[in-house]
Amino acid sequence: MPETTEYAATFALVDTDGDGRICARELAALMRNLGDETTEEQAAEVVRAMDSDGDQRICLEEFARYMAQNRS
Ligand SMILES: [Ca+2]
Ligand SMILES: [Ca+2]
Repeated sequence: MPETTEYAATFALVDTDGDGRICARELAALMRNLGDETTEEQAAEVVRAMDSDGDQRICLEEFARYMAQNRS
């Protein structure tokens, strides 16, 4: 069980509508804010990679798991 609280602040920044799920549109908006021209389609790919329960949304648990796995 990854430590979700350390990722909660980052998660909340990405989850701009505050529904507790990150969707492809929110992720694409974040990437554009970071100066990366990411299409919603590309963002959807990332969401699929992070999504483990198949609802096409990233919950905090999935987000934390992904971040923990990809931490160097
Ligand atoms: Ca959201
Ligand atoms: Ca999910």
